[in-house]
Amino acid sequence: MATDESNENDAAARGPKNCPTLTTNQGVPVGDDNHSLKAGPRGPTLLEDFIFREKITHFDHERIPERVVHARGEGAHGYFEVTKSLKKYTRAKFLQKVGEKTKVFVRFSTVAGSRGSMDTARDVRGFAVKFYTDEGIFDLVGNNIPVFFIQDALKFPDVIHAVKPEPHNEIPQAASAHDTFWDFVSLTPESTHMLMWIMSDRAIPRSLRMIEGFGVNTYRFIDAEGKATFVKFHWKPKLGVHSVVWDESQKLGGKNPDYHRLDLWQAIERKQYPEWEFAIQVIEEKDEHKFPFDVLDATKIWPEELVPLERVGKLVLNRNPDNFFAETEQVAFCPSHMVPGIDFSDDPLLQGRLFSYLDTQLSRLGSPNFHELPINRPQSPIDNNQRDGHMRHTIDKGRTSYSPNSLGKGCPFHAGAKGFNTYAEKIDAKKVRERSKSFSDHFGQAEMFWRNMSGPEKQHIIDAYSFELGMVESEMVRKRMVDILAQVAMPLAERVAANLGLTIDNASAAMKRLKAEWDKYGVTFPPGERHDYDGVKAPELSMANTVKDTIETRMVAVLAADGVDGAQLEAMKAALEAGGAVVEIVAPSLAPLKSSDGKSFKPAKTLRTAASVFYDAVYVPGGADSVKALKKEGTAVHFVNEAFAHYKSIAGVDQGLDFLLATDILPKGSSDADLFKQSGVVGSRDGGDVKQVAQKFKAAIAAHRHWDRKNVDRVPA
Ligand code: HDE
Repeated sequence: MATDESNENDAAARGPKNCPTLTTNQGVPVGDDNHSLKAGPRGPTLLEDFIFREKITHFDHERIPERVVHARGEGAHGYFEVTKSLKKYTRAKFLQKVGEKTKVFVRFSTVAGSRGSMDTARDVRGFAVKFYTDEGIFDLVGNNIPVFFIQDALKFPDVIHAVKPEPHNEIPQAASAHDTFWDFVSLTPESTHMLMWIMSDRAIPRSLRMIEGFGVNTYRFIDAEGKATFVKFHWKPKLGVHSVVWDESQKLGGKNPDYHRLDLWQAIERKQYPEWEFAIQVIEEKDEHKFPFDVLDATKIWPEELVPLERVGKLVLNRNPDNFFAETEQVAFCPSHMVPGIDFSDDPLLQGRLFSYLDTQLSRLGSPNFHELPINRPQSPIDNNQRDGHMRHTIDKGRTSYSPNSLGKGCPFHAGAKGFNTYAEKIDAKKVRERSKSFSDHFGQAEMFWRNMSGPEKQHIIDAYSFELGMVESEMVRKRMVDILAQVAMPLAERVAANLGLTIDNASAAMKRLKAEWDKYGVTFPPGERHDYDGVKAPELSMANTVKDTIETRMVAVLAADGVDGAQLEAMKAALEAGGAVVEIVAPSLAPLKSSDGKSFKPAKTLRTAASVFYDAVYVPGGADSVKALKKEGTAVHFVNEAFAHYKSIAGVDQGLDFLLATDILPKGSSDADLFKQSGVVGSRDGGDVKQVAQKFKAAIAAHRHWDRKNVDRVPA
């Protein structure tokens, strides 16, 4: 299997190389594409102009409906590789052999915003993987949060209608901070666990290369003997799970709405290929009822302490798409794209998804032949008796398009035991519109999530609820949400209530009020017996425990002007680049900088085009004239203030430290020692120390953000 840079869809590709002459879509060479056909140079345009009509008609029809959810997205090609054989669980051919590689296309997305919305909205991120296996397409259509808002797919249109812009005025774009969303979730207590995740830093990632992925729903592995095992799928990013801060995410939305898209694109162009480990959790069918959660309930995780994670593969993204529309927009994921050896569970969310995605592709891509689009085409052979339809590409030869046949020699034959054969699950039940009581513990895991957060993570969750509910106009809705938070953890409810100017008494009084409200408005599925996860430690939930040993792909700004100390700039740049960071000089203009030691440096951006929110860290080298010039630039001062307020690493050497002291990060009159007391601020007065400073700076950048930094709120940024 080819997993290299080549686009295997070249038959359908064209470009400057093989298209020297401009033609119409019928292949007719076009003599003049600059003027429409007119009756005289000043006369009316003629209907006869088929060149004009073809071009404009095609243009008029360029847009297809955007995805009803996950409209905003970006994709990349790559490969999946098995690192541990899964033979003991599954007969899926692509999971048998260590080292076996399978081509993939991955699309990341936000959920609520339109196609042109900002990347950094507070939202779930989609993480959809198309595997082009030798036994057909397998789509693992997951998210970066392991649970979901609802338990039954029938409620999906409701939750999406609630979160999308409100229907009367189409406001707000790509945001859940509005009344209809919180109205719905406050009447849908099963969403409580998911809300904790979405109010956490998981929902404002630093990079798509730094998110986890989860299949969310429970699937089945089927082995060669036909034995089934429940399985959950995970992606673990090599660079760890990291976020931005909320203020940063909002500013990025204006300064660079393509922040995540660009970050993914540039990392791949630099050949710093994004990578994830593939992991599974399995539960034997005999143990289905052994756990405090129902394995079919998509609002619950399987804590790793109870169901360990096995790391069994890796995913590498190594090629950007050639054409956004043809690939990223037209790619059609369906959880029902399934291969032999994997099967579905009865999770009612998954069962509904099996219908929805195929249906949506028909309306979005307009034809049941969407599988013939290059990006969707299986790379294994296809043969069946399906025929015709809009935009059919395949030219089926011969007389037979039915089975059984003898005129066509009986082709194509059934695959029998080698093919996909649904797992023969035993079902003996009444038809009902009901939900199992085993799905009714809505708060136990929400509390477990809260309890496993670090101090700063808890604060961010409080801040997020306070912001979102602060944007809600209806006091009734705000109160209902605070009463729900009281079911999760009183300290959380109390702090949010205080920020909203409300009070909260205790959890049982809150539950009484909730029950009255839910009775009045018709709650979806009220809470039942609560499981206490007190004994369960789930360190995997906290981002504080993630990878913090690399500066690979971190963006570092060097603030400099003419007269900068060239040696101090170069030494730091070399040390950071050796660790895989990307260093950019930000200067007052794009003119090459002249250093005090006679060297010349090319700025990447100016103080007008750059912003601290584009970077993970900032370095100010010495050089008296450079620092003097920077002190006069309000944007440079603001740059450092903001980086400090966003808990980023900051380094200064020599007069660079004077610049840091001239900003507002510390009270006037502070000293170098005061600077270094702040976590993540490093430096030296001795220009010869740059290498040692670089070592400390690298450790600080690898730690990502310095949440324990003091007095951040007093900084004007
Ligand atoms: Fe989706 N979802 N979804 N979803 N979903 C779509 O399909 C749907 C759910 C997810 O990059 C749609 O092609 C229902 C869970 C991703 O192209 C649509 C339910 C998870 C993507 C649809 C869910 C997801 C979609 C819209 C409730 C995580 C983007 C466009 C049962 C496991 C895929 C499209 C891409 C897209 C329906 C819930 C992930 C309408 C009915 C849970 C990553 O078919």
